[in-house]
Amino acid sequence: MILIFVGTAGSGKTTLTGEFGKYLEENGYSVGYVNLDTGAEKLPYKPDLDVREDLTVWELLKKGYGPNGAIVESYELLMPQLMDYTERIIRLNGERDYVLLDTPGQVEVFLFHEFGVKLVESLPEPLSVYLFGPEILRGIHDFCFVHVFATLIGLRLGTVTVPALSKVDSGDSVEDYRKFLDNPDYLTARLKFEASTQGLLAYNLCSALSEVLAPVRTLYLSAKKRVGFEDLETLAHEHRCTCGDLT
Ligand SMILES: Nc1nc2c(ncn2[C@@H]2O[C@H](COP(=O)(O)OP(=O)(O)OP(=O)(O)O)[C@@H](O)[C@H]2O)c(=O)[nH]1
Ligand SMILES: [Mg+2]
Repeated sequence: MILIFVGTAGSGKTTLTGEFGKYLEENGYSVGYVNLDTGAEKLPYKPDLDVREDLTVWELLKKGYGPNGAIVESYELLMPQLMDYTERIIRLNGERDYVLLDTPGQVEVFLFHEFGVKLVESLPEPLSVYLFGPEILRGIHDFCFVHVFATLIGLRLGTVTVPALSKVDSGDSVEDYRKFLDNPDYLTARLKFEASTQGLLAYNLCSALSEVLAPVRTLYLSAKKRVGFEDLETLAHEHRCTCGDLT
């Protein structure tokens, strides 16, 4: 069972890969770890496959690339290795109960570069987890945004994609988020009263939520406090059994 943690820089992908992996191992599962981030410094897990063995962003920075250029170029240069990585991940998946993929800090590199898209489309039924931190939930329209973004990730990568609020230990009460994230009808009703352009757009998008969006539930996770790990494990198990319907 392959789980891919995707999300914007600092959303908690690496910490979750390490902690959720540890949790699974403590519960008797065998776990494979894959680091796909050429810019990662320290990892809280021992990777079975690490793209940094072939290339790091730091080497390219020394050669004079700017930070963004170095990241993009690193995946360009790793393209010849893609088939080998894919085969190794598939082999690892055959040997272990779970394989956890930690993806690049910059989500756009993974979603827009051929490296990420081609890699994921060659893997057997992976489940993507889209991580977003509480800091992006500033207005009601943002609750619509995260659902739509999770759907776009699924569309781009061709995977079932679950939205997951990360770092739930660090902010407001999760219940305040749940009422918007778990209940599309409530969210739409509230958006109706938003006078802004964003509010109107979000209302139109979210009115169609139940028809357009994949039937998945939202996860509430804290890697630091191990919150929501059982839910993630259950969801992964359901995905393995049903391949898609995660209502
Ligand atoms: N409070 C809290 N902080 C967290 C949690 N998970 C990660 N963090 C912190 O968030 C920051 C980023 O965490 P990472 O795991 O490196 O996030 P990432 O998405 O891998 O980051 P990049 O690879 O740089 O994009 C670190 O300072 C972590 O300690 C969590 O569950 N709760
Ligand atoms: Mg990371």
